[in-house]
Amino acid sequence: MTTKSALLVIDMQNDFCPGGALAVAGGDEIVPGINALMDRFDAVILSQDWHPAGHSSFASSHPGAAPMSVTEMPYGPQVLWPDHCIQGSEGAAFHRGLRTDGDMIIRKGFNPAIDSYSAFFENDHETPTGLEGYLRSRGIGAITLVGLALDFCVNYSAVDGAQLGFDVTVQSDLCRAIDFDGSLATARTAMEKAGVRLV
Ligand code: VGL
Ligand code: ZN
Repeated sequence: MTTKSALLVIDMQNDFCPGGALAVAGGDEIVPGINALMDRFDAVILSQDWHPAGHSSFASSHPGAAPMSVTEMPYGPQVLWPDHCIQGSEGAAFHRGLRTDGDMIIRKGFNPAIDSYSAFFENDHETPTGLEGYLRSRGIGAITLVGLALDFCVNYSAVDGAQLGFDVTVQSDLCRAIDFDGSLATARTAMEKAGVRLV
């Protein structure tokens, strides 16, 4: 059986685009390129950051904590973000220019106590989102990732995918980074070490 390939479009939501609560510079520029790429894959999967109000990754849930500070959670260090991608809000909706006619939408970050950067596992690195099973049962062995943010959700998804044995490519011209406190350089190193192909 030949291996199928999927395009994984990470978190192309209003809150990560200019004007949003956690805007990534140039986040909206990559929409047309992502749309055009979709037709070249056997499957297209979109991920959606999907937090309940008062989520534990929000600085507003930690009295006195500033947005972008780091706290210690039971599962390790956690950046405290501005409130973003609240379930059902306009900020959580996909960018209006994005094609959403893909095969499947995977939501993550809905567990109030655990953030989920990766589309495969929550930040405890053990609670699965179900994406691995979806890909395997559809016979998909290779994934290409695009979207936001390169140094957080794209990075964690790519590294987890590679560790699970998928053939992983990140198309970096169709990603944009937050680049907070050296996070982009750290992410590139992590992806290279995990065997992710960065093109
Ligand atoms: C993301 C921070 C918080 C991302 C999601 O999509 O990269 N970053 N939640
Ligand atoms: Zn989030």
